[in-house]
Amino acid sequence: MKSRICELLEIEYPIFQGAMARISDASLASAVSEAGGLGIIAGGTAPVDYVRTEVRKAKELTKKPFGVNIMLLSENADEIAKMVCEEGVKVVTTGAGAPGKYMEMWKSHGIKVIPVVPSVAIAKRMVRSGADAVIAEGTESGGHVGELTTMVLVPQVVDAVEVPVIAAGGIADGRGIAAAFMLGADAIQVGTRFLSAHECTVHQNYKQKVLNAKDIDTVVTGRPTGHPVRVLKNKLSRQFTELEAKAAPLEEFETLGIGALAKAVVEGDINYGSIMAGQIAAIVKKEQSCKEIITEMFAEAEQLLSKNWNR
Ligand code: TUI
Repeated sequence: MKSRICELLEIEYPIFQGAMARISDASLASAVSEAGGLGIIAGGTAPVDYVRTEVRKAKELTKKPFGVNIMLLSENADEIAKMVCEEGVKVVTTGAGAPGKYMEMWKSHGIKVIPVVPSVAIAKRMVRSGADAVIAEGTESGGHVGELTTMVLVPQVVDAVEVPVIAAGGIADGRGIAAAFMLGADAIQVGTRFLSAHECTVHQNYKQKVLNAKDIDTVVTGRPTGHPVRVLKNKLSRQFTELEAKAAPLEEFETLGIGALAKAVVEGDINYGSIMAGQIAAIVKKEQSCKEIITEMFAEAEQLLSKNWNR
């Protein structure tokens, strides 16, 4: 299942590993790239030196291309934006904002720029400012989400732009890949399923919570802040929901959110930590290597797409 994205980025399989703040490090990204996909290191809100070290580690672990995601709400975004140029990173994806002000610098370093977009208008704007492709991310995703579902967002973005479109949100098996291709996508981005990868260094309690998840176990919290985040339900998400119900001041949301992701990812606190995961968590049932995940997903997709659909 080659597509123009494979040629553009010199990868074997048209799959990106979604950047997950505090989780997607050199270990996960290099394993995905080694397996033929595009591994992506998450900048998140981390200090630039931490991200630079992960980039250097990934360069040791794989000679294949990998990317860095820049979370544009981060105070360190400017520094990470420069660092990727210095380190010769080949691909940058962006999230939670518009990367226009970095575009010229990245282009002059030969970096392929692929922003995440939650709507057609933002997709068109990103392409006008020089994006090489866009990731159309549906609200099924984990973490910071938009409003539209993958099913409605992807075909509309495909119709609106000429550049390749990567579908994200709710994709964790070959059925999801096949569906995304039917919607016109050139590639897919997968986050949640990679949480269960052997090479994913997230705390085992976080992994187990994903493996135990049922269909209705995620919830979007923090809408009043303007940065809604999808997480697995727990004591912390219930506290957020209570704040929303009583229309608490925004400072109370901020206080509750501080350090919550690290609590889950590093300490394994599944009660009061923020366990970001997508709605598709429920179909993630086993721990596997990145290579097994990718080859299994594409074998399934290829079988589906070659099926005789006359019923
Ligand atoms: O960025 C994500 N997912 C994330 S970021 C993150 S860390 C975080 N922590 C606390 C609060 C907020 C974030 C966890 N998960 N996905 C990509 C994404 N980008 N989703 C939505 C957008 C987006 C939204 C608006 C992209 C562009 C955009 O444009 C706004 C504009 O100004 O044009």
